[in-house]
Amino acid sequence: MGELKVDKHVQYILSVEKKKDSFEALVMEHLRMNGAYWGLTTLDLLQNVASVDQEEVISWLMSCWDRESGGFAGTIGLDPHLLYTLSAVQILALLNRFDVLDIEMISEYVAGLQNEDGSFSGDMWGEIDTRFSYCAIFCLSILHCLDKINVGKAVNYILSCKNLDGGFGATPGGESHAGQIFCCVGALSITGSLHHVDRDLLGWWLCERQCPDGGLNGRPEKLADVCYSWWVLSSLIMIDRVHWIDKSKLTEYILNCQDSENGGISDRPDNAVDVFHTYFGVAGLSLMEYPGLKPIDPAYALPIDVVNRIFFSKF
Ligand code: GRG
Ligand code: ZN
Repeated sequence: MGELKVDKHVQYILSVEKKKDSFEALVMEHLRMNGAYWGLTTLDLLQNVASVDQEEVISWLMSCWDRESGGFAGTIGLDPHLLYTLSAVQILALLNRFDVLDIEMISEYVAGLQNEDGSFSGDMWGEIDTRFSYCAIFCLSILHCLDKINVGKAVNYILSCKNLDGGFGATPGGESHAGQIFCCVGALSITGSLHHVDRDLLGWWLCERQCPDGGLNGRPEKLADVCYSWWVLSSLIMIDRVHWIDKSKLTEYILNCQDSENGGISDRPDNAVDVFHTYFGVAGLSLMEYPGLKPIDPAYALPIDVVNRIFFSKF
């Protein structure tokens, strides 16, 4: 079996950050905040976050903050959204820089997006999705402000998106999908509500995602894709059923998706690499305790030392 090309992946992530005028940068421009989180977290898991200029990251990140609403945009000048607010908070947690945040304003922005039924809208335009429940619960938890929302209603809304197959969808009645399951199980884990989950039923659905090639898919009948190494595996760990999949076959699948010459990881073998799948490949390997990687927290999607620093030391 091959090995993880740590140095190549570090070089790949650093080079993507520099090539801001590339085609990939152009189409990804509106979600640069997400890209910055994927890149920085990958570098930290690879024990190389010191190779970026942190002051440059912080000053760009703060220029994406909308001081009127209190939320963050995907890049300078665009509208704020919960998805980018989550990534901004994750980056500042990773860099240990909550000091630059107006925690009161950000937590009011997030709490203000909760609806009467407990669900969350992603922004002022109102789209509702369990992804946004995760984003909101994550931000308020890590900023120690969960008391600003109705947690009971938030949990009940997530439970109303649970299906008979044990999985979760984006809204009530929505099809089970591994990405939504991560969001729902993550939010239930953060709020101490995992007792509402039938672990055997959901664990069965999740471990059935492993394909003959060792990779995981996101729904029945779909192709395997490296990003589900994160969405599925993190969920299995949170419900304590990770031993139901074959870890060595999945490790081999992820390693086979590396570009061993130029660095980066793709969605499936021989496809073009991108930062998103590089992050999920490395994060998946970290969940499987691959040697030399920092361990990652399955609910917070941040290195465990970062989560411990936030919850077990005063800030
Ligand atoms: C902190 C890791 C982290 C995430 C933040 C935004 C978010 C919270 C979670 C997104 C969850 C989600 C819905 C992920 C799915 C992404 C994805 C690969 C969608 C593609 O779905 P299909 O149906 O593709 O187009 P398949 O693989 O089914 O063919
Ligand atoms: Zn993918």
